[in-house]
Order: sequence, then structure tokens, then C-alpha cells
Amino acid sequence: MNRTVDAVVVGAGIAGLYALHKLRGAGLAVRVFETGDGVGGTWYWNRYPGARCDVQSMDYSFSFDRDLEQDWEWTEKYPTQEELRRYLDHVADRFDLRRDVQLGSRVTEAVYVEDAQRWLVRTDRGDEVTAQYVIMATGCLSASKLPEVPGLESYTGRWYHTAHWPEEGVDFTGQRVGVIGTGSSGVHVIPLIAQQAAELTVFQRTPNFVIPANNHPIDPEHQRSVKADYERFRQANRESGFGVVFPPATKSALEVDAKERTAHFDRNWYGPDNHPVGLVAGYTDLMTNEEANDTVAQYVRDRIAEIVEDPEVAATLQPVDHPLGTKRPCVGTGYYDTFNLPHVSLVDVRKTPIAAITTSGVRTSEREHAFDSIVFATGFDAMTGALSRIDIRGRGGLALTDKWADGPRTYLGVAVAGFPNLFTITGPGSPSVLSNMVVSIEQHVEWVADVITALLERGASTFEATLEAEDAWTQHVADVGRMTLYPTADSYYMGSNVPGKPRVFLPYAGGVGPFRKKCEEVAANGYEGFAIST
Ligand code: NA7
Repeated sequence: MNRTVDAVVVGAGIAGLYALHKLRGAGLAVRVFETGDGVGGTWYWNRYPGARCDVQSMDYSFSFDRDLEQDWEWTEKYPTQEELRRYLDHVADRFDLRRDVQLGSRVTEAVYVEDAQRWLVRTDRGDEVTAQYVIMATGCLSASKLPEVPGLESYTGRWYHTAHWPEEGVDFTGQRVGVIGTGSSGVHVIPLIAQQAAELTVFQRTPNFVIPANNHPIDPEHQRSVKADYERFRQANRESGFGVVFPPATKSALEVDAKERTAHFDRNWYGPDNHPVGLVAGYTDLMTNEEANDTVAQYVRDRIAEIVEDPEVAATLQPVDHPLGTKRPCVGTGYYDTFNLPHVSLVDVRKTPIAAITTSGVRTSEREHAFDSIVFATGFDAMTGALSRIDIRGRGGLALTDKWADGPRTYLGVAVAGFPNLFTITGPGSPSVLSNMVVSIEQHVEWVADVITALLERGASTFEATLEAEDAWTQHVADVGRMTLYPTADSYYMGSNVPGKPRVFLPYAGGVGPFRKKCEEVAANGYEGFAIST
């Protein structure tokens, strides 16, 4: 396709679908390119067994349309991938979005043509489109990664990455299966593969804190009562720290006695409405003071020791190298119990590192493990990976990857100096992965749609963050990050799961509510920090 549109949107996940809807509503001609053969983004790709959102259904949904939020009936506390995919398919149909979405098309290049003040966007299908605006709705966790070990091409068994699961599913019955990775995806998939496999070996690099999901069907009365006053519920989410509401903490974890603390942690471990954010939001200092954090970390380690029968296995599963919450805590069902099964074993790859994938399986420094199938639950090049896999060039042909060689630099996580009219939805420097993504996506998309509407009204042609505003915001993101414990961990928040990636704290830890306020102030002050030209 060779054509001219007002805006190109890259990605048809939650952000891309909503961006299309909003921009179309603003009167723009929009083209969406999506790599997948269906819409849904994260919820299209991550269809491995057990895939489930770790934010509750009533929170993790669009708020922009009253009828949609009233009509859609959620079935469980935490939505499954299938349910979310159904929901996003429904959204695409309900708002007639599909006619502007081109599936199976990966954007490979976006080049700013200065003379024309337009972007030239190319795809791997040979499309060439020019647009005034480009909206990168590429997702924070969409560029999957395999482990940096040699030999996968020689492996003769079957292998899968959790983020590219075959549509038709996989039957592991009777197989010897190896799973590498114990983040959220590993934690979800391991108990279910254990139900089928004859032998399951889990390769763990960093033990994670896995909080029980205590998942259950949604109480219809609860759903009715939330919907009866959904706007107030949504507004509270928008003004909160993480995009979901928890009772405000008033005390330090260190100023209450152990009994009171344990009672709080128990409610957030055993309670039917528990949530990991509830654990860390319970006291004022759990994310800022290591000693305070250790109270909750020790609580979880004690639960692991209670559940896992073999003390050596329990010790291997107990996280000791990072404070709880500094890597995304996992929400699981039956994860720790799985390691009590006789056919499940755990390999600590810190003690016996993976040396290679061989023709028949995985070789560690100690021995070879033969597998019929290997599952990589090895995560993503987070926040910047999906952007750096596109050749994005701004003014003077500057590549975004060069500009970001020492770490991403943005203004409000949504704009980059030197890249006019390009917007990064939930980009680095915004709450993004530290928040309920739907809340943050809606906030960014609505802000961008307002920008574009204002530009149209003014007859303006370019909108670009100034270097000064970008420098100040990037510094602020780093300063706020340093006030927390997040930088103490090796995590995808810090880019440290990708060899060679600069160690920079990627999201904004100042909270969803304060971030929204800042964005609103910038708009109210005539988009201060942005240069607008006609
Ligand atoms: P994560 O959370 O990044 O987890 C990836 C896991 O894979 C993690 O345990 C990694 O260990 C492990 N990993 C990565 N590379 C290797 C190598 N080379 N060897 C051994 N182990 C490795 O991704 P997920 O898909 O589980 O979850 C992503 C998000 O989805 C999650 O945060 C929720 O928001 C939902 P590491 O911890 O890096 O030592």
C-alpha cells in the first residue's frame, strides 16, 4: 500500500485500538499496522497455558465508554488471556476498528522527512505510508527475548517462547519438558505443564516472590456494585499510585509490632481479594527502606518454607537478592506446591549455569538434561525493545537507538526531542509497567488526542519536546527512581535482563495520579516544554 494518512498507529493492542478510536473521533484518517494476525497485542501473543493478567478484571478494562463497561461481564477476579482476547476482539468489532487495522504487517522503519514535515513509514510487507503523526503503541513488554546461550539452532526437539505460543496449543503429555525462566510467565505455565509432562525441569536464575492469586469467579453482587458507580471507581484508579486503589498507608512497617504486620500480610496473602500491590502498599516505606521491605520479604520466604517440603528446594525458591516489588512480583496458582511433585525438579542456574542448548536438551555446567520440549519463559527487552527494533529516525536522520544509546530520554514518556509529532504511548519515563496498564494507556492516548486536536485548531504542523524539557524530565525520572528501592535490583525495570543494555531505571515511579496531574498542567500551560510550529 502506498498512501497518505493523517496518523499511523503502530500496534493493535490496548493502546493501538484506543488510539485509533480516539484519533478517528478527532476526524483523522488513521492506519494501524500490527505484526500479529489478530488484534490484542500482549493478549494476542501470550496465549501460553495459564496466561492471566495480574491486575483484577474490574480494574483492567477500558473506561472510555459507559455502555462498554456496563455491558461487558467479567467472569473471574483475574482475567485469563482468552477472556482478555475476547474482550479486545469485542472492542475492535463494537467500535468498527478493524477496517483501519492492517494485520500481519510489521513496521520496520519510520523516518521523519523534514522538508515535508511528515513521517514516512514502511512495513515488512512493502507498504509505504506518509503521515503527519506517528503513534507508537508498541507495548512495554512485546519484544520477546531468548536466553543468550548458544546452540538453540542445533536442538532437535520442539521449543516454544511463552510470548509466541502456537494458536492450536501444545500437548506435553508424557514428555520430558524443560522450562527456562521463573518470572510471571514461568510462574503461570509451570504448574500447568507439570499436570501433563512426565518429567518437568525448571531452570531458575532469580527466585521471584510469588503471591497466591486466590482467583475465583467474580461475585455478581461485587460486579454490580462496582458498575453502579463505575465512574467514581475509575476516577479513584486514575488518581492512585499504581492505577489500582488500596487503602492509603499511614505507618512505617517498622513502627508497628510484628503481630500487626503479620495480620496485614496475612490478609494480603490468604484473603480472597488480596493483591501483591496490597502487600507493598500497606506501609509507607516498603518500597523505600530495605529494612522495612525485609519484613514483607521474610513473610513470603516463611510461606515458601511452609509450602515446599524439601528444605533445599524451598531455600532455592526463596528470594534473597532483591527487595520484594523491585522485580515485578508474580501472581500464581499452585506455583510453590508444584515443586512437591515427584516428577518436578528445580535447577539453580546461578550455581550451575546453562552452558548451551544441545541437540537433545540443555547442558549446564554440571550435566546434560535431555528434553522433548523446551519452553522459554525468558521475558522481554522491556520498554525500549519494541521501539529499538524499528528503525526510527528523527531530524537530521538521527536514529532513536543512537539518541538513546545511554538510556531512553523522553518528555513525559510520550515525546522525544528531535522526533516531532511522534508519540510513544506508555513510553519510558512514564508510569507504564509500574501501573495498571489500561489506566496509563487511556491517560496517554487521551492526552495525545488532545494535543492533536489543539494542533488542528491552531493550524499547527509540528509538536516537539524541547531538549531542556526532556533533560529535566529524564533527570526527574531518575531522581524519583533513586528515592525508591527499584534501582537496587537487576530487573527489566533497570534493563539488566538484556546484556549490554544501559542500566537505567525505565519507568516513572512518581505514581499514576501525580503523573496525570503533571501532564494536565503541561497542557493547561499551553504545552510548556514543547515547541509548536505552524
Ligand atoms: P520476566 O519477568 O522478565 O521473566 C523472565 C524470566 O526468565 C526471569 O526469571 C529471568 O531471570 C529468566 N531468564 C531470562 N534470561 C535467562 C537466562 N539466560 N537464563 C536463565 N533464566 C533467564 O518475563 P515474564 O514473561 O515472566 O513476565 C513479564 C511480565 O508479564 C511480568 O512482569 C508481568 O507484568 C506480566 P532473571 O530474573 O532475569 O534472573
